[in-house]
Amino acid sequence: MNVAEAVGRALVAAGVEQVFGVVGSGNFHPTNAMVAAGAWFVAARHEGGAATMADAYARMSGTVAALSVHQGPGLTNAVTGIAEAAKSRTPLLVLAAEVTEPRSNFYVDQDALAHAVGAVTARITSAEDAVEQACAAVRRALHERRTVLLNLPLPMQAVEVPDGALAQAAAPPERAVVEPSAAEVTALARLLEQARRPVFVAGRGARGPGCREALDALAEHQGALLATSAVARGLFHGNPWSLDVSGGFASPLAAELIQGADLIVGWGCALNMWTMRHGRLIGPEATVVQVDDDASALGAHRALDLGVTGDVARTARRVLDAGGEPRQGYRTPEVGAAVAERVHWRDVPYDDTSGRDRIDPRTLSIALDDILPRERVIGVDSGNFMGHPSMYLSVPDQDGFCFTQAFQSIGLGLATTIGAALARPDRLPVAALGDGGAMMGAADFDTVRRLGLPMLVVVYNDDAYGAEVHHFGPDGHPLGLVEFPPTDVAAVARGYGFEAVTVRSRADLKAVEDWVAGPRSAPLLIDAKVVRDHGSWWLEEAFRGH
Ligand SMILES: Cc1ncc(C[n+]2csc(CCOP(=O)(O)OP(=O)(O)O)c2C)c(N)n1
Ligand SMILES: [Mg+2]
Repeated sequence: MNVAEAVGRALVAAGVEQVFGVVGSGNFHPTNAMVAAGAWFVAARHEGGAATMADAYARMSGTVAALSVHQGPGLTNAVTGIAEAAKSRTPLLVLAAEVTEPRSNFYVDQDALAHAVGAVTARITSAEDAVEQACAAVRRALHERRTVLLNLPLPMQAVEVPDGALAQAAAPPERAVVEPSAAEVTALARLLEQARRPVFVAGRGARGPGCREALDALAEHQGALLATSAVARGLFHGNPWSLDVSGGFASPLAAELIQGADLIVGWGCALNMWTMRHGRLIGPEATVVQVDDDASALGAHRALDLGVTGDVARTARRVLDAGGEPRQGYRTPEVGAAVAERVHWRDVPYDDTSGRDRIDPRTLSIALDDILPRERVIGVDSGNFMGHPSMYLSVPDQDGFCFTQAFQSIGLGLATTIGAALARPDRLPVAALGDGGAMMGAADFDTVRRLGLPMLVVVYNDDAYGAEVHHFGPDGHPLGLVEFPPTDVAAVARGYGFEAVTVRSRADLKAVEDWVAGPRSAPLLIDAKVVRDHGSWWLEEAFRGH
């Protein structure tokens, strides 16, 4: 057995079941070896898409996923997606072939490239160590929650490994659970006892198994209201004391209640400028606590009154065990009634700006929320439109919403939804894109159709880079660089084998109702011509920080 085959097989033995990529000569053999060992390979049409599919798959499945790329340009094409995964601390294994000869056309400094975007690197350096080096890379991705570039030099690939080398390949043990110290548990329990209006804000670190149950129980006992950051959206779905998302996406009532808190506890949540509206969601008198199993995350974005180093579920259970009488806290009948009535954006009255040719994006989103089955998994791209699907489409739990926005790149939304759809095949996948992001990621429309995914793609089409239009327009700047003649995205999608419908009014959505009721044998794209007069509320908020 040669190194290429041994590395591919070792990665699968170490727990990689799902691989995305674009195959060229350099990664042909190791990728085939992964497939032979039982992994499922998805061929994307662009490495940028493949990277984000793998990222989204890892997030929504809770497993380590892999990306396989050709040396040089295969890797550079994937760099934006790798940056997103690295910033999000997604456990991702990037297997890249590598040329070692600097005069080769394919040569780039692959380590430097990966380091520049926050990934860590490893390399296969000998036939004797190849299997252990491959397993170590997976171990690091999982245990340190890192995106790991594993370089596989071309000259190494054909070298024979020692007999029996694969026998040492094994899946790494589970990541150790970080136990909070008794002193920190007591300190948090005391702060909760003193609080009259506690709010829990759960983030990415609270998406794991057991976290919702533990936080539900503690919040119930202490009378806390519940919110999430955008990446943990859906975590408290169905809890009557859930405020949905904290931050720029928060509804007026949610923002008011969070601002009124006298204690805010970030659970696996950095309480950063997005989640806390540049700090304005934290009242002047509020006590701020952060719980994270990574001590270096504590206080990174915000001054804390208490930092607790511990696993989210474990810490919540320990604090509950610390006792104390159950308390009403923030859960008064008045607050309960207000939350039930108007915490969701859907329940906030608005003036419908739909005209003859264009539909109000809120009206579109609310109608889709009514039409689509509840069991859905939603991926969103970036842009002015993004708050609408993010806040008007409900999701069943934290695995129903995939938010790849740590790098704020446009063009990742379609690939995000493909990865999420494969992780949750039981749910209707919904990709919410702007026209700019849709055209940027369009190559992988082919992947949706080829995989037979019953996906709904909604394009909020304002024929512009709306984010720029709304940012610069009010000051009278010329907008010719960021506006486009009408793009018939429906026709583009049909070319890829989608069914497609152009939507200008609520009535046009009948085609979507029919598709939902039918066999969904082809994916459907909605080219929604949306009203373009107004910037969205969350965008105004976002630009305040720049
Ligand atoms: C890769 C990348 N290029 C450029 C930008 C800057 N940018 C942010 S939003 C945006 C416009 C997106 O347009 P569209 O997808 O149509 O959404 P809209 O803002 O119109 O709702 C651009 C170009 C970015 N964030 N990422
Ligand atoms: Mg647009």
